[in-house]
Formats: sequence, structure tokens, C-alpha cells
Amino acid sequence: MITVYSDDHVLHDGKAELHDGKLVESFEMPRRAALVLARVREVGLGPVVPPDALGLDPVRRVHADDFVDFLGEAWDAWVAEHGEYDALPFTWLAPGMRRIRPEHIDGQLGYYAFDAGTPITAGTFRAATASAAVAATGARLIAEGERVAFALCRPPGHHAGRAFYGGYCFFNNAAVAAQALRDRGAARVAVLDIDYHHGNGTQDIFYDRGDVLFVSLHADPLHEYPYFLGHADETGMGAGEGATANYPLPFGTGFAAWAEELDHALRRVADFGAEALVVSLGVDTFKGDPISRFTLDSPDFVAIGQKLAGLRLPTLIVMEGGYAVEAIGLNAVNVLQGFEATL
Ligand code: Q9C
Ligand code: ZN
Repeated sequence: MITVYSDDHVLHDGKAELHDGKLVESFEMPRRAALVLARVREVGLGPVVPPDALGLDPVRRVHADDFVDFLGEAWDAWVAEHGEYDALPFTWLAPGMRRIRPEHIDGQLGYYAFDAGTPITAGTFRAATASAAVAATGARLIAEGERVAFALCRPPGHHAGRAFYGGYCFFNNAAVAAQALRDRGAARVAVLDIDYHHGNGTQDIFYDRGDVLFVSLHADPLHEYPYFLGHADETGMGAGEGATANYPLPFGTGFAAWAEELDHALRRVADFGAEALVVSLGVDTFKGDPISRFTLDSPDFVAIGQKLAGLRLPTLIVMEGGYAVEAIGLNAVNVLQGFEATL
């Protein structure tokens, strides 16, 4: 299996996020991708290749221009106002307020962000652009005939919507890949999101489209971040009616119950008639994850890879979350090895 990877992810290195009322060290850190890459090499998974030089073209296919431009300018505007410390918003729109884009950077951060856990740093824009290029390059490999590929994306992407960022995500790598597959000729593409958190950004991007199916297994938003999307009655709208499916699950969900829901989700993907599959792979479903409350164990991830391969679709696996850093390489690459063993 080919892995697409860029060193540019290290340019995004947030210091802190708001957690339990305190500013704590960011859970999403460069070491995550480094350890996944080390494990890819350790098991001899296959070649590791750099992304194509794509710039912002694949990003602009799924994100609003003003949002992309904002992320490109935010750090300089922030430094001019406040100095060289990570940019975080402190106020947001509530219902009844007006969605008029502020001119001050502090207002703009609240206009485009939906949480206080996603710092913008000096290299965030370059890292996020490279991460999207990693996904788009993975999509190219699949379109050109690879049966499966791994996009080792960092920062992650599934919380980023058409015109918002948050949840450690800036550009939506899985959405970029799904759109790239559409643009390269796949009539129908499915995105299966198995990160612990609901992929609210991916759902936002494809909610009114019938050509991209979005299916997600995640902790119930009544109890877990991102709280305001991911309920079972969200099924799409307009041309996208019936092309979104959410499987919210309770705290404490273990592999047996989780895998049963995965089987439902896989059936949805099969019934949709997708020509290609993008998997948003978060391994924050792991029992040792510091911010999550499912109880999957490391060998379970091998079984997940086997189940994914059972769809017999050209598949791009895109890295999302996973914060038990010491186990992230083992858990993520277990999925890839499970998949490959089933080919
Ligand atoms: N107090 C991904 O897994 N913060 N993002 C959690 C911590 C947000 C996770 C709250 C978690 C976002 C890609
Ligand atoms: Zn997650």
C-alpha cells in the first residue's frame, strides 16, 4: 500500500487549547504523524511518496473562497494586532446575531471558527494546504488504479466545513479527496467516517449533494463534541436527501457493539453504488484515548481494516484523529494491515 505524506505538517504546532476550563497543551501535535509514519516504515507497508504540488486548487473545490483567503491571512493579521502567540477566538455568533464578516481579526476568528481548541500558528496555513494535497494525491492514485492508498494527513480535516474550521481541522482532507475522485470521473463516491467524533464538516460540505454519500459512526452528540450535529435524523436535504447517515453511539461502546453498527454503515455504502470509498480514519475510538470514551483495543483495528476491504471498492484511507500518541502508530497501521491482508 502506498502512503502519501508531507513533512510540512510540522509547520502546524499549536501550543494550547481550551480544555476543561484551562489552557492545556494541544492534544493534536506533530508527534502524531511522526509516529504513524514510523510505524508505516517499521512494518514495511510500502512506498512513502510526497504529495503533488497542487497549491489551493483542490481546496477551493470544497471550501468558500473568503474562508480560504481568511486562513491565508489570519496569522499576519493576528500578529499585527497581538504579537507572535497562537491565535484563538474568544467570541462566537449566537442565534439572533448577524452574520456580517467583521474587519477585526478577533471578530473574524469567531466568524470562521466554531471552537477554542484549534489554534492558528505561523505555519498552520502551509501545513493545512499540504495536508489537503496529501489527500488529493491519494485520490489521484486511486483514480489511476491503485486498489487502496493511505493519506497520512495532518492536521486532520473532518470537522472543517465549507466556510468554518475547528476540532483541530482547517481544510477538509476527506472532502477534498472525495471531490477529487468525482472530478476524475467517479460518478458516486462514499465517505465513511469512523473517527470517534462526528464529521460535522464533511456532512456540511456534502449535505445537499446526491453524488457523495456521507456515513458516520461516532459518539452521540447529545453527550460529546461537536455537540451540534451528528444526530440520526440528519439524512441530507434537496438532491442530497438520503445521502447522509449518522450512527450516534453511547459512551463506553466497545468493539462488538461498534462493529455491528459498522456493518450497517457498510451496507449503506454498498447500497449507494459508490465507485470509490474515502475512509475518515480516526483511531480516537481506542480505549486509551485521553479525550474519548469508546473502548476499542489495538487488535480490533485489524478487524476494522478487514471489514473495510470487504466492500471491494477502490479505497483511500485518510488519517483523522487519535490522541493516545504512544499507540497511534500501532492502531492506525493495524487498520491498513488488516485491509491489505484481505486483498
Ligand atoms: N476538552 C478530531 O478528532 N476537543 N478532532 C475535545 C476536549 C475537540 C477532535 C474537547 C476534539 C476534536 C479530528
Ligand atoms: Zn476525533
